[in-house]
Amino acid sequence: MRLALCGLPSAGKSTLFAALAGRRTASGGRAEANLALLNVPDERVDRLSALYRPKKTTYAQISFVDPPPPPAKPEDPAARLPVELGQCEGLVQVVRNFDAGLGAPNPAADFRAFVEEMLLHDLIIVERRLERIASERQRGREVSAEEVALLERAQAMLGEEKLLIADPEIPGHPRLRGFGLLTAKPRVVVANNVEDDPAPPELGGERPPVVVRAAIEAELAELGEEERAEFMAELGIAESALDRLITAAYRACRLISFFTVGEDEVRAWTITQGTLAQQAAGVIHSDLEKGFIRAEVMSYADLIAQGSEAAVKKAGLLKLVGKDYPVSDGEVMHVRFNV
Ligand SMILES: Nc1nc2c(ncn2[C@@H]2O[C@H](COP(=O)(O)OP(=O)(O)O)[C@@H](O)[C@H]2O)c(=O)[nH]1
Ligand SMILES: [Mg+2]
Repeated sequence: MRLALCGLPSAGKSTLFAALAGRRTASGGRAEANLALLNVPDERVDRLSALYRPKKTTYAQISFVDPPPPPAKPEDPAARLPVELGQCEGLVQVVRNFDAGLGAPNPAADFRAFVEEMLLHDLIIVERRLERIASERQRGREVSAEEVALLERAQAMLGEEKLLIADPEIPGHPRLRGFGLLTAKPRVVVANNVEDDPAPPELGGERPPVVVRAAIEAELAELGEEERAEFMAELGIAESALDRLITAAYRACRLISFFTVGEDEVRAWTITQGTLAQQAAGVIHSDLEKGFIRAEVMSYADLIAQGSEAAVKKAGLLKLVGKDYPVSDGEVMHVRFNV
């Protein structure tokens, strides 16, 4: 899952990216200049790891991209935003709430201005596609009525400044997948606050923004563990804003984790809400999906409360489930398979 940082120029996207990349790049991850692969902090993984003492502990992962800015005056009005935004599965909209010589911040106005850019971007794409379909139809080619219906609905919504994510069908619809419609994507809003202000500004969005102080976070990212803990204590920072951001991004994308446990490895696996046991098994390995027989499932809470799998089983809390079982967040799974 990749999320792209976006927002008006000078919102602090690259500063936030430096903080994320410097501090959190997961080992083994590709460290391209503008792609950071990060561990999703999860204290359940920590506790399971303490219980099993495995050789290896693996967290769920999520990537952030900081796209290079698009050309200043592109000929194509749909190209005013970086193409990478359309290629990612989610967005992190960064809003400036610091001055630093850039002028007094107006986060609500900046927030709205960028949302309007995204609405316009999507409207241009949708209308262009509709025009193309109309000309194909004129030439006697067959067109998809389903696609036309979806596009017309999208056009109407965008005309009323409604985000496409509010539609029950448009986000994730295979017919629209290739178009990179930005307002159909899950989005986390981040307020990049001035150094001494931890309060979320009122932006008029659905949820309050995640507050970060990117400049401080980027400085912290350059320190070693110990120094960082000292500085955080000095600055009165209890938890990392980056951890909150990563967690919020995971949730916004409707991602959940299930766990596999054992002496070799304790590991979190990422699935979307509602994924069935057989497909979840396929995330671990395609053989487990192909040869899926059933799965033994227990909840994280039961395993911690009982202290061992044997105790969970004895208490009658171990479930045997079939391929159509929807896996819940925090379930511990052993897959039985046969290939
Ligand atoms: N004081 C302060 N300055 C910041 C903060 N974040 C970014 N800046 C400064 O704002 C300017 C624009 O930041 P940058 O990350 O390049 O913005 P981008 O255009 O969104 O990538 C740079 O001079 C940064 O040093 C912050 O949290 N506090
Ligand atoms: Mg930048």
